[in-house]
Amino acid sequence: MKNQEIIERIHAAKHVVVISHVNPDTDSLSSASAVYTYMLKLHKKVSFFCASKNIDEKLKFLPWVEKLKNSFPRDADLAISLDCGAYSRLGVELEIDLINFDHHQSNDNFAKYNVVDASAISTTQVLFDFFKANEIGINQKMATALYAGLIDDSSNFLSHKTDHRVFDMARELCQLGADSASCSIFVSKYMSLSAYRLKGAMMLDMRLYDDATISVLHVDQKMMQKYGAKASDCEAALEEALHLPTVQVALLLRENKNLTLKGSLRSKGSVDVNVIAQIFGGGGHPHAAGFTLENNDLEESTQQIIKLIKESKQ
Ligand SMILES: [Mn+2]
Repeated sequence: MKNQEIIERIHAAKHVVVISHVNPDTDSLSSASAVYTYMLKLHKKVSFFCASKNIDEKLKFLPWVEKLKNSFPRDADLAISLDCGAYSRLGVELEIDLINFDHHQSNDNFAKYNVVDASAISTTQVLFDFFKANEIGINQKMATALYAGLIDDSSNFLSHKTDHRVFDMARELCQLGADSASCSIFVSKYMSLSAYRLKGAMMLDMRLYDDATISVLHVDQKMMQKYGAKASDCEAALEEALHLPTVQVALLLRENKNLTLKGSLRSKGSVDVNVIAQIFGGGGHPHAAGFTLENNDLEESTQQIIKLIKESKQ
């Protein structure tokens, strides 16, 4: 699809700010990195914004991540958000025009300009299609960034959503000079000692419910401190909890410092976890979604969510 209006708006801008969502993941930072390079190719003044201060060490290999700032540039006249499934994910209130590139099913087209494709496996795939449809050249830096988001959101091509479109994109990006080796090292294989140890503890404590079709993982602040772990360190265990043959849905509840709970859900069956996350004001995709609870009662919250999962199985 050609996006003439959006291209013209970009060309008219004087200072563009690219936005990664709060607690940015690989797809969000990679997408923003690719758009940052695109803006430089257009000789635009460009800023890279993320409301969160702590950026995962492993993602610092991505082009332009060193330019990240958590203060919003006052004189920017156009913003481009990447991989933000909801407006609240931007972490900032905007008074300027916004272009929203995303692939979350929960995205409600919150911007003036929206390029949202829920059939895309990653936001970098939405961008890849956008660049190609509008004959925007993809250089080596852009190719590396687009590839990074592709392998992370496709779980290294293991996701059930991996199809010929994913492999075609990977092949083309490699042809364009994507540094796939660095992506493998930093996106796929990088694990800190804290993350390994936390994963071990989480797996030991994992509980199974409803004939072992639901697995539940808990992480409280005490555990986080014991292993010196970060929020993103919890993800490996959640993904792998789904590998158990009987498990259809995996739930992770992680206590935040402000005594709220961050919930993450994964599904490999018919349960649409996006629907469950939306009940709590969150969202995502049918097979991966997240939400926040305004309490830190792990037991009660677990029972409440298990009930919802059981109901949606029927
Ligand atoms: Mn994504």
